Amino acid sequence: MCNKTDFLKELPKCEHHVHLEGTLSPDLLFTLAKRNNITLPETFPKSPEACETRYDNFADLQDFLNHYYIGMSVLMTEQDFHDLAWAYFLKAKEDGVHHTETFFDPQGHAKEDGVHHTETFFDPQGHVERGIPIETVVRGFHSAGERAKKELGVSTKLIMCLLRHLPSSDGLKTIADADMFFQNGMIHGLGLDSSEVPFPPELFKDCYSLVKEKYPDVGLTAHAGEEADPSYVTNAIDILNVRRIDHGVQSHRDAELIKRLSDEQIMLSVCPLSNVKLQVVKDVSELPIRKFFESGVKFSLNSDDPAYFGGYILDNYLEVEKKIGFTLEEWVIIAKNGVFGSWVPEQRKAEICAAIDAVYEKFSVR
Ligand code: ES4
Ligand code: ZN
Repeated sequence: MCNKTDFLKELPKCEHHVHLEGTLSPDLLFTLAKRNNITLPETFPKSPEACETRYDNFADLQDFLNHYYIGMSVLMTEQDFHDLAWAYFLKAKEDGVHHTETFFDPQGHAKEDGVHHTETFFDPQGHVERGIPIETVVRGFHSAGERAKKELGVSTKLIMCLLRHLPSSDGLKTIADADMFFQNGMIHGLGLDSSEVPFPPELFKDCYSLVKEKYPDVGLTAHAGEEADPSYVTNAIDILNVRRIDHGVQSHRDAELIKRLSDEQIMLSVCPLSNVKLQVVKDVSELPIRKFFESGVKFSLNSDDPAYFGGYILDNYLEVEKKIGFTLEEWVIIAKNGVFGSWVPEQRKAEICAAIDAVYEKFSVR
């Protein structure tokens, strides 16, 4: 038997959907809470072990987000952000990642923390009086990215997400705060995340138009069709002008949309283990991944919030292999589609594709 596990580990991968704050392990969470003198809310699990148990039982996206926003409240200094991202880049390298485009949520670190805006959130006010400047967040993450390129050969990008449960006027302020980083390329993309329903993409038309006009080289993406219906995907494409969709797994319910994603080569960043942990599906076998592949819809496989969902990128690849299954040749196509959908120069794409071919050669002759 050709060792598929070794093949998938070595297969050069691109990751397009990982929230850096979602890579915060329970151990690091408690270490930083102590170091930074943060009192976690009464309702939060009391130990790393209790976290693991609670994280295994999220009811839905909102239930997860309630923990995620409290988790990120322990991050205070530039060094904290650097350490968090560096630990993820090390793990990504181990999993065979050659290129990663990483999300971060500056509004989740700001003083006007949006966690008070929806009723179901815990209310960490009084615990989260932090007000971390965006410069601290971006500089810490960016220096870790520079280090990853130099020491690990992994290329990295930062995508700033807006929290969709906050008003778009807050998004406009955050975009203004990030001006310098859009100009100098330290922020490479704009995304939209947090509670999906009832906050459809069209609410953020102004934010996306502004970024597209002012910084034409910045990539546009948005979470859509994770829990919400396919109209969220269509509207993200039509109204926000995104060229990539994060999740998008609900798209399979709209045949016209599937054809469009294929025709227009709009890549979906799919997160299989996340979809199981947040009860979008009961099992990875239920995801329309084979259908996407057969319909010509390009997708990448990603970890989303690996510290919360029990697996990094390789775990996601292995689960898809186990529950859906692709041949070596099909895996090569999937890996190259991920390269194609990456926001990197042609030269870098060619390098990663050559590395994919080399791994295929190595494993196909066995
Ligand atoms: C997220 Cl899985 C997911 N969906 C929406 N927003 C998010 N933020 C972090 N993880
Ligand atoms: Zn996500």
